[in-house]
Amino acid sequence: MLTLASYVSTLALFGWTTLPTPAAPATTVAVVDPAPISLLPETEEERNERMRWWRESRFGMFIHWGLYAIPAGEWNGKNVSGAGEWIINTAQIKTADYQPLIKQFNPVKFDAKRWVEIAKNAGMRYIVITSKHHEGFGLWDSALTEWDIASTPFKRDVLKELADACQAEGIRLCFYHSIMDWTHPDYLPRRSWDPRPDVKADFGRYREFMKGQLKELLSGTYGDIGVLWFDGEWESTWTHEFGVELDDYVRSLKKDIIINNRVDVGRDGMVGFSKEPKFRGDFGTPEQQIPATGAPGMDWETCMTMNDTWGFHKNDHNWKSNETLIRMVSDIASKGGNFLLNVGPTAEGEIPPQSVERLAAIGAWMKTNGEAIYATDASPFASLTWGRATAKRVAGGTKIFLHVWEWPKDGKLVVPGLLNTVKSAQVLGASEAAAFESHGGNVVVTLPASAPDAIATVVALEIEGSPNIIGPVRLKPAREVFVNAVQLGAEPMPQGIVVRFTTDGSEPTKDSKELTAVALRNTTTVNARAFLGDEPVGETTVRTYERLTPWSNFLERQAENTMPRRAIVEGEFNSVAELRAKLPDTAEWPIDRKIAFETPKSPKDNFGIGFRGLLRVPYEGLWSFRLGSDDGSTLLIDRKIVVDNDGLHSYRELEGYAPLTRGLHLIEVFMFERTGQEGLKLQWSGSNGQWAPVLPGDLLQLSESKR
Ligand code: H79
Repeated sequence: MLTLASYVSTLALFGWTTLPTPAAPATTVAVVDPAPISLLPETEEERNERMRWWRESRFGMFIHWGLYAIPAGEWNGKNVSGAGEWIINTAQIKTADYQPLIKQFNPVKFDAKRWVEIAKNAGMRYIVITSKHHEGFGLWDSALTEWDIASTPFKRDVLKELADACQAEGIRLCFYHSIMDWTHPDYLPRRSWDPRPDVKADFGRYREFMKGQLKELLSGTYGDIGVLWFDGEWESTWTHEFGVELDDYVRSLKKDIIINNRVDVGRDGMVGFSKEPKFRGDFGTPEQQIPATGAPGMDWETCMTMNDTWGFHKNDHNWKSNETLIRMVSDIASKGGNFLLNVGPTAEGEIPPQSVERLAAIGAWMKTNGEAIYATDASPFASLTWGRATAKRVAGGTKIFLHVWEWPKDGKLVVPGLLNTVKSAQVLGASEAAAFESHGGNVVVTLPASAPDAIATVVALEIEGSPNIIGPVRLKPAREVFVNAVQLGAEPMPQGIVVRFTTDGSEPTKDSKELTAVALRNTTTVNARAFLGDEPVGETTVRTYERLTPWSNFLERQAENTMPRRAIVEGEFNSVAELRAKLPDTAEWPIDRKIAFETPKSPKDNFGIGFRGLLRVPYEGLWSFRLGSDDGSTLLIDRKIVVDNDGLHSYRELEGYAPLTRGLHLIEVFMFERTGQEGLKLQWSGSNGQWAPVLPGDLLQLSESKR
């Protein structure tokens, strides 16, 4: 371990003047305004105005660039899988061992104009670049630290050059700025392997430093910054109060700036949306995923890598195809979100050729089809079998953009359930209009025999008024399994629409039976369709309802070792399998008559727990179970997995079901905790649909079993 003295001298060698002497904070505090101005509440119109450019842009470039581009995913000659910009963490690099990289950073091929041109040609409207990532290194010349671009042999202010190039091309520049900072002397908590003493670290001072840096970035030197994209907010030192303060501070510097939700602590893991409205942030940030159904009324942006890493990784060759990426552009727009697609430039300063090629392909598509992306609204259709849709209000009506991913074999594109009068149909990029006709509730567009663009061809359909669409029939219950019998129904449809169905596999016709309340007793495939008078509307819904045989009463087969038992083991588990390997035999678990399916008071972190007992099921039926945990957990009934909530994640609830006879059933719950606040939760519900916690009284107790 380094002594403090040798540590300081190591730092001095690399010109790190803000470290770790007490002199540093004086500089940082001086540039910061004493108290942020509290913002007046914003009206809906003001917010819409502030968000407008961003909502209309739909597509932006994320740039992850820093010193980590030099190791590029290798440390001490070894590949560090999954680690580009995370290499300090993954390879457990000490700050002192990382600092020398600053003297090597000399990206002589960096050309801001070229980067901006690549983004612009891809159809991207904004750029979000890492002013500072978790490594703490700044891409601009900050007066508050030497840990920035000015201390490299390169010296040039990368952000300034980008700002000028963006300005010239009409691209909005934005900054990603990490709250978490693995090298700053005042940031806490320290990485466990970093020997720098933390006794003098002052997180308050770190926050002032961060504000000072943000003030530099928003001073105007870098133009009219569009977004501040925070990250690394999940560590224990960052709180809701700090988030509010930082959000207010940034808005006091630049009233109309847009700030992502990672400024505060409400984010629901990689899903990216904030759990409650009290949390700050203008938009949700799903990371490496696209929300299944979008989020009506909310602003969000999916950020995504083209391979598997954000910062350049020389061994990561897992590139997504052009098809995947272009369909992501289409899919995200159809769900009403933005797409922030990442590039990780090399240490020489170039965007990797694999990225450039893909961006060029997206750009070619956008050139023809950009109208279907920019300034559009989410799809008016609940679902489309052949692709996606977006919409845009135009004078006297609406333009619906049909993004056709699967070309119709007979060239007839069925637009299901669209009742509006159609004014025109046009394949984007084609010179002639397409023919169309309305059949009852469907519009059918006649298309060329083969797809002009096999990835996604867009058909613009101009209609009168705003979309009037009859969605597909939604059958009730949503869960397609039952025990004994189930009452089948349909979600309400607009007036004048009748739902008809068959159970023999045939297409419903105007003569098929009307679906009101129907009892199913055997496994049945239901075909259901909406009718407007005699005309079918929309697509046919096909669902198979499966009758399950309930799992039999457990006690009849096995009575030994059935008392409620519980065992706790300490350890850093990553999965339930790892935990189960470390738990003793069930017979050795302590009997616990007051067993509660919840996290024990201690230990607090890094442990696993197993529960086991006989659950008393009061009546036969389909039982639903809801299991919540942070981190992983699994529920088994009669030794079958019912809810699999395994893996390292933030608090998450999942549901499962089990068909159970009346009587006793073996119940086992495993959960492990690395670090986290929210504990285990187990609920169940029977045919009445009411959720209740599984309580000690629901389990067979010792005294009863002896009877
Ligand atoms: O900058 C890129 C990455 O370096 C950074 N975000 C993108 C935009 C990032 N990638 N992965 N991570 C951060 C991993 C963080 C994972 C977790 Fe968590 C932090 C798991 C547990 C704590 C996310 C936040 C899930 C729960 C809280």
